[in-house]
Amino acid sequence: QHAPNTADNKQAIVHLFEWRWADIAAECETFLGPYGFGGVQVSPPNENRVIAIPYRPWWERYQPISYHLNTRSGNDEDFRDMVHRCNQQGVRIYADVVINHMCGFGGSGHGTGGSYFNAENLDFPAVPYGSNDFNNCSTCGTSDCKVQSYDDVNQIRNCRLVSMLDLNHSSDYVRGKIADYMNYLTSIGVAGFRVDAAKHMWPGDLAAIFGRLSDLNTAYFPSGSRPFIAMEVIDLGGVISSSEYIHMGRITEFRYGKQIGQIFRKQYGQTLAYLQYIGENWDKESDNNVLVFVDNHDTQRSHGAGGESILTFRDSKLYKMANAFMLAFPYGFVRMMSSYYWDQWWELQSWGLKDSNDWIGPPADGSGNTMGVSINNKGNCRNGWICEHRWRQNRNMVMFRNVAAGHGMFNWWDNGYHQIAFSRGDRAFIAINNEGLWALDATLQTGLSSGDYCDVISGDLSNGGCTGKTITVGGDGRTHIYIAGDDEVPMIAIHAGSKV
Ligand code: QV4
Ligand code: CA
Repeated sequence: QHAPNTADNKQAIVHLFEWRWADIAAECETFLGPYGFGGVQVSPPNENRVIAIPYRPWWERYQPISYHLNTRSGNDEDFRDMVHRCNQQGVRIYADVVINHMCGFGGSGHGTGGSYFNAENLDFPAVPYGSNDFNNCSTCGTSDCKVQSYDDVNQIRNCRLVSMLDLNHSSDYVRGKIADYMNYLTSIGVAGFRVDAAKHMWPGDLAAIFGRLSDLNTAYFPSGSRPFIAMEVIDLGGVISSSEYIHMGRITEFRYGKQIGQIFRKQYGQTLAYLQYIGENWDKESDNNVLVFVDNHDTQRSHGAGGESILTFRDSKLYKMANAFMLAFPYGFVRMMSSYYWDQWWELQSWGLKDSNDWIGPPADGSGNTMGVSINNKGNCRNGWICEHRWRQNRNMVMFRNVAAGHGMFNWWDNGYHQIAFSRGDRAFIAINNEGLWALDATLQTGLSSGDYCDVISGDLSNGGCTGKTITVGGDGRTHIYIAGDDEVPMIAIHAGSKV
């Protein structure tokens, strides 16, 4: 379904990419709950192939070996504990489910949970799957069984995605195994799924699988609640369209992050003024059908879509502005990215520059065990974890979005170029200045009732005072906004919950 099953109608989630379950549980209790986050997308919880060359890349988790919950993030017990503790805080867990394929072709060994597999014979006894459960070269139609052309719908769906053994979802048995796995997750208390590589599965097969899903666990959700579904469909105008999937749930709107990146980077003559029309009024799927994000774990390392336009933590100023816009504007269900650091290594390939370190896995010890997230007394993450979601500007805009929920966009203002402002009914107001040189200096309608408001970009409301700028709104709802061009983070955001 399209509704995310958040508690208290919360409006945004965060992808804690490669985090350990124990760390996520603690984060729900100490941070995500108190700051109004609706949920967490977690890395695939099922057992995966252990890749040694390159050493323990992040992408090994997209090569399933079984549906046992045993990975570098933790085991079954850790996962259950996390789901329970997060739900207790009103923070939902969404599992990334890799159901299009098993691991890459070739070789044999043991997965992260110790299960044996043979990827030469297509044997995964811990499920069990055998060679009959996979598409073969004749159903696919290419010489090496791999997807060769993204112009051929049959290849995209019946061939192996970069060699990964492609499951035959027309099989009742395969559908049953996948549904059992997903139902196991919801029985624990998971609220929904990010469905990996949905574009590579036939919509009819997915519908059959989703039709077998149980209602959510009534210990946490009203009876009859259905799992939230966000399908990874990268639709940049190819032969497969997101419209084939939206009756089943939301799709990941990749055009959004690409366009947001282009606009804030001022590429191709684009300006912030255009943002007024972003969403269904432009070329995208409608509000209720999309999951939106500035970057994700693929696009931040040039896998997937969007190329060099994508904004990430490496461009922190623009990234904060883009996230703030996304969280302020009423379009889509919002997902924030939370990353770990790696050193890039750009090398020239025949098609252009490539980061040859894009495979590097999460911070780990010498044996490849993922390191815990440590947090200093200022609330910032250390030892390689970036924690964009903890940056004040990002974190406070989550509350802005919650406070503004249900209110449309009003009082749009722009200078024709890179300065914009708008309100969300009488609940919230934001102004952004991406001119660089020129100040934003204008008297604007905020839609808010009169009073003093704490700007949640430059500070926090604390003990009735504001640690940042205070904005005074007059009886007519107007206020004078001044944002210098060279401000550290050139934005102002105030809302009904930030009244001093
Ligand atoms: C390589 C060669 C093959 C060769 C094979 C075997 O490329 O030609 O046959 O070795 O020797 C990894 C490697 C890749 C390797 C493959 C199989 O990077 O080089 O093939 O494993 O061994 C992630 C990574 C992939 C990674 C994969 C599995 O991005 O690089 O492949 O995990 O570990 C399209 C899709 C979209 C997809 C996106 C990235 O339409 O669905 O590409 N996005 C999702 C996930 C993504 C994940 C997958 C799908 C696959 O978000 O993270 O891919 O589950 O747009
Ligand atoms: Ca497939």
